[in-house]
Amino acid sequence: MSKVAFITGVTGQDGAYLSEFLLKKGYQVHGLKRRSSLFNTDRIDHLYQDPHVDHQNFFLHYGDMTDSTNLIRLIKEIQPDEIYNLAAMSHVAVSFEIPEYTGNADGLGTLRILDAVRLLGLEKKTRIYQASTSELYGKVQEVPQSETTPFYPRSPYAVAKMYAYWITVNYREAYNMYACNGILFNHESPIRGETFVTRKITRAVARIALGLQDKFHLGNLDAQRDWGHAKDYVRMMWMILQADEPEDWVIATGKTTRIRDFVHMSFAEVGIELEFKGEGEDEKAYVTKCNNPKYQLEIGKEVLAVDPRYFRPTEVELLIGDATKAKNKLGWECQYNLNDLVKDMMASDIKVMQEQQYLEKGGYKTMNYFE
Ligand code: NDP
Ligand code: GDR
Repeated sequence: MSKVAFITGVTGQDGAYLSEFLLKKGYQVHGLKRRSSLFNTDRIDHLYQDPHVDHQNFFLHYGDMTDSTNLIRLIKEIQPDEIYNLAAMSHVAVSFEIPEYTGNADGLGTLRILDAVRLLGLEKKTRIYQASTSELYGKVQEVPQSETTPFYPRSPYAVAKMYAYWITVNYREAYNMYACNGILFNHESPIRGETFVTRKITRAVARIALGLQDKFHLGNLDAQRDWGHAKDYVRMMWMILQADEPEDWVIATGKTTRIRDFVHMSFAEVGIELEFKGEGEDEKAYVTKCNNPKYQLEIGKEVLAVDPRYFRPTEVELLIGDATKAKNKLGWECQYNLNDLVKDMMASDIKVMQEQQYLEKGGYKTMNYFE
């Protein structure tokens, strides 16, 4: 009998990679998707199976993290061996705009999953993975950050995730449930949401190199993040649920990089060198060399400016994770380093933007560039 997994947030970056991973392992995978007025399944369309054929092992169900009765019914019907709770309003800056909704979906949503499992009497059968985050560490208390570092959340998102973290621990202790937090540091990929900083950068660099756009804007260039590849991180979500005992785990690369260095690396990938001039809100980046004959960029061209619109009311300045526990007890190691990640993202975005360039040359309007 194949194992049954239920993934909330199946249409997101991690949900898509985790679905692929579990299907390859022979799982039957059920995913929660939201109803939307346009299709929102781009990242998992390649996994879609016609429900009219036999041997279907990938199923999508409508639902929402704010809807308890829906979650209880689905978990009752699916009877999952493993639940991966990945659904969340996951954008830190946006959480300042919609704090109450973020608390409801990200904080109480986690309670709804845990309590559904308890109410249905599935405590002994169903293992639960909670998508916790390095944002819990917030204002720097110690570096590198490990499972014992105190939390100091700095956004409505992080505060909601702090509730989710502790309610997971509490249900584990109170009801003897197999429920774990994966405290994952930032992980990115070619299918990362377009408004997270890495993808915003790789998309803009590809468009600038191809002459589709002149420049783009960023906020805090000095924040530092511990970036890994999402493919490595979803493997760890599964490994966390295979451990003998339910515990909480930090997953990170142990290296940190400034946003401005990610900008340099992304431009360098297409043969363009930059220099930054000015300070704070007046900082800008200019082309100093263009080593690739395919891309015709003028030396001295301004390609990036700081826009204070992207500053956050409270910022998380430095994240660097210590994943020693996961290395020693779960055998965690990453296959991708930051260079591999940048290469993967740039190659993919150049391809996406070349398709747009082709359509635009043919007189078709493709898309606007949203920052
Ligand atoms: P994404 O933003 O790419 O995906 C979020 C998913 O949650 C989407 O499928 C989204 O649906 C769904 N969702 C949002 N709100 C609701 C809701 N109310 N009801 C049901 N589904 C909802 O996030 P990632 O894949 O990057 O991250 C996965 C999880 O891991 C999130 O919980 C995130 O907070 C957490 N995390 C992420 C890290 C990272 O670096 N990526 C690091 C640490 C933690 P839709 O497609 O319809 O919008
Ligand atoms: P983060 O990711 O907040 O760490 O949360 P994001 O990529 O949004 O920001 C990283 C850092 O870059 C700075 N920054 C900008 N960020 C965005 N989005 N847009 C900009 O223009 C910009 N300019 C500078 C930010 O200020 C920040 O310091 C991600 C999400 O996936 C969370 O769900 C997850 O929990 C954490 O990673 C770990």
